Amino acid sequence: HPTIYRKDYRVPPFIVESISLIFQLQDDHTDVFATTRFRKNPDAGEEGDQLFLNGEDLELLWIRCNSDELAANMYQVNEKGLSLTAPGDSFTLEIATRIRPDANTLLEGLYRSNGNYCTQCEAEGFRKITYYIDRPDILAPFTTRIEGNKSNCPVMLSNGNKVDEGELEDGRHYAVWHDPFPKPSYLFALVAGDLRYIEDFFTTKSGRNICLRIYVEERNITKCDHAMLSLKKAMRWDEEVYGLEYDLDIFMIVAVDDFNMGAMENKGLNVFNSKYVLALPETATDNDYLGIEGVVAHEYFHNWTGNRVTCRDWFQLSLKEGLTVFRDQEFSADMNSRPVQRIDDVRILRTGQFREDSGPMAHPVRPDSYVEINNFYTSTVYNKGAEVIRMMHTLLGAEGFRKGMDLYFARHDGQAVTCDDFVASMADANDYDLDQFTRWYSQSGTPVIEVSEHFDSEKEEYSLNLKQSCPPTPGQPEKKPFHLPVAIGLLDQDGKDIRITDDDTLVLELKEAEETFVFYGIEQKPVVSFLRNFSAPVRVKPFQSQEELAFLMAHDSDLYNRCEAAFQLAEQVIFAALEALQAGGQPVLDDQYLTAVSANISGGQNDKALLGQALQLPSETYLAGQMTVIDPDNLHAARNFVKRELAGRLIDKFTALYLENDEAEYQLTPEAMGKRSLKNIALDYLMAIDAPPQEIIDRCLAQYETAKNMTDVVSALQIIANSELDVREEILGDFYELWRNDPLVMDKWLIIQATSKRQDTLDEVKRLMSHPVFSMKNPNKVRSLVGAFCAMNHVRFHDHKGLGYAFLADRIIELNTINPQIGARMVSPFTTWKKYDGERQHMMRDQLERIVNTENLSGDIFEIVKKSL
Ligand code: B3K
Ligand code: ZN
Repeated sequence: HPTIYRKDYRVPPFIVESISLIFQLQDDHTDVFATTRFRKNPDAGEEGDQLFLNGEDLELLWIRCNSDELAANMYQVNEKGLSLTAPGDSFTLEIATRIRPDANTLLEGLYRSNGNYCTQCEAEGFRKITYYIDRPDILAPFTTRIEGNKSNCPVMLSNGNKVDEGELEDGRHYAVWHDPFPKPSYLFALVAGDLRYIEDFFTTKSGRNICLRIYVEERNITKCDHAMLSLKKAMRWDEEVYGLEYDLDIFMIVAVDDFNMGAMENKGLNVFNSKYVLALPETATDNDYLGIEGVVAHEYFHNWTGNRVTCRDWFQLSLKEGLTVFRDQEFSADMNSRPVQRIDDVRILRTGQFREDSGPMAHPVRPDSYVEINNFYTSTVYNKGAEVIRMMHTLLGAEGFRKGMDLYFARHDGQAVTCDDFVASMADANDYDLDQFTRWYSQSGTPVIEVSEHFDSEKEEYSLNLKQSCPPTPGQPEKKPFHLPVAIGLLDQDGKDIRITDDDTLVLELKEAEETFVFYGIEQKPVVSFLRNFSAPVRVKPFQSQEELAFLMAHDSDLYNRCEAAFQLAEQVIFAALEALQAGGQPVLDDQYLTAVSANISGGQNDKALLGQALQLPSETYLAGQMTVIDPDNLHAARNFVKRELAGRLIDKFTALYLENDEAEYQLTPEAMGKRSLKNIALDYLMAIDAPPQEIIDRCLAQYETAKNMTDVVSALQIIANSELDVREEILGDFYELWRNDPLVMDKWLIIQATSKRQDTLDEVKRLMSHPVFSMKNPNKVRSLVGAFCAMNHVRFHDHKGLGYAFLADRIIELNTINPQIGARMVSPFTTWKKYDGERQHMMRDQLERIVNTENLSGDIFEIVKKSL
């Protein structure tokens, strides 16, 4: 498994002027005829006349050059591709290949999902369809003709606009699509099958009428309205915020059940995991609704940030992904509650990305090398990448950022470019020096900030001393200082912002390893609200007392930081309980903490979702990431202790919260969702009480029985699945009978059982592996059962007997032959093995070794396991 290096990038010796494809879909195979016009690349210099075309798992039928069939001695084929000597500066190749979509379990290239054909080409799937220069800096217009049976393929789609269609013999027909925008092969898509659609229209700001369609299987046709509404909102938002208009006459979304990730931004023809399209109140939770809105927007936004301007090479992946995640986060913040959106985004970053950055897979936002590019669709590239964009937005301001975006499109529309090109546009448009800032792209690891405060009452001076450092990461023992925007506010004794600038929040720019910032005319010692809105992706060493945190929780004008204070307080309290347990003692709940939480509940916060967030305790997975030696059992016990104590001592408050926020009518507004989330958090606390009063149990059971929306049903079901109630089995069985034909609801049923904290969960998971709804071939099912147990059930996965570890290793070995891309994702819980006690380390390492010694191990799994060992 060779390593690919960024420094080895060379401009391609040949470029493609156009490609035209014919797909003949047959029952047990598909024949692909590709006609490609090549030309020597004038930018390549004297690179020689050898042309290499990528191609994998293809059966080559024949190849013609400028209309003449090539004899077998005119070209060479191996398992990576085809090479030949170019006959001149400009020539045409016609290549016929045969592929087998039915046998394709990798879900990359052309495959079938519930009988329907679909493709996934990013990053390197096009080479599983035909021989081609399969790299993102080769841009060409595509014409695609599809031929299939009218009976099983009444619908046949590809990128661009449909330019022709008609009848063929033997009950077959054809459709021809043309995409005039030159694009890289990773954006190619084909869909064919028995699909229905809903249709709507959007008028762009310049008055063009765009046809919008969502294609699904017939049984799902009633579940597409929310995705359509989200699409129209996204189209409007991109016009209003960035002046970006859609460019083709039609925009299509297709939902399929078998998909390796969330969705794919193919030009004009987005293909989605059905999880991010289908929703009805009875079947989808509020989080599902928000997820659909965010992912539909994300893929739509790629039309400009990704498709019109694409990546030069895959090391630049964050050019499109970091930027597009930032754009979808901002869109969702505008559609819903901005602080709640920020809290969610930061939680994802701190749980997933910080963990990645502190382990063996740590890599820069723009990686320097990889074995398998699919392993680099990571939280670092996506979520930290988005934070890097956000920091530029913070430093330049909204207007300056927009100027930079305008320049970026003016310079690079239709090109394949680098992260440096993006930063240069931002810097040039604003005449702002971002040289040091680019270290965010090249250095991996999470910086740590140490804060010390000094107040001189005589001089009325308050000063903040900031030190930054960054722990070593693989291949990077030493780091240079980052250019960091640190947003702060100073609160006076009444909790009001002291005006330290014309705004309440001031953005300090930390550039050195250590700097001191002094504020004059400060009469009394202020309370600092540090790193407002999480203005940089760093860890801050705790430096504030419980009193100060409680004060910020009650008064901070930055709503994000109010919540942040609540999390820090909770973290301190949980770790105090953990220490007590580890010392063999009895933990006690700090009264001050209880008072702060209680005050928070009665504080009259009218953003209910925000209050809900503040009340939620940090997850065990997140807390584990904060520990030097992880102790899963005591961590679980400590967190449970805090939850149980809070619930027991604030039982009246939580009961009131539940009742106040229990609405008779179901609505999908941000306010209504906020109330539902708060109500369900209250219920979760109440049911955590030791032997909860019968009245509470009855309320929980009644909610399960009578609720008409999935948010309320699933919240109750999850609590019940976690409990020792006698009715547990019966209720899980009842839910199954009701929803057995809905795969997305069955995913929830599996997740709920896999994340139950009961002792016997692993046995239950093993039983569910042979349940008819489960399949190792469907990524959603694998994620819902195997992924949920191993990555979201910390205490049970890390059971001291090591049975969870053996279970996961077995699944990874099984996935190696079915779908290695998903298999590689599943390795993640093992990568932090060095952070556990000696015995657990030993058991996890044994399993990693067992995996690495598997015969024919894929590059995907090999890379992550090898780097972990
Ligand atoms: N660009 C795709 C991800 C492709 C993953 C390939 N292994 C979805 C997205 O980020 O929008
Ligand atoms: Zn994306």
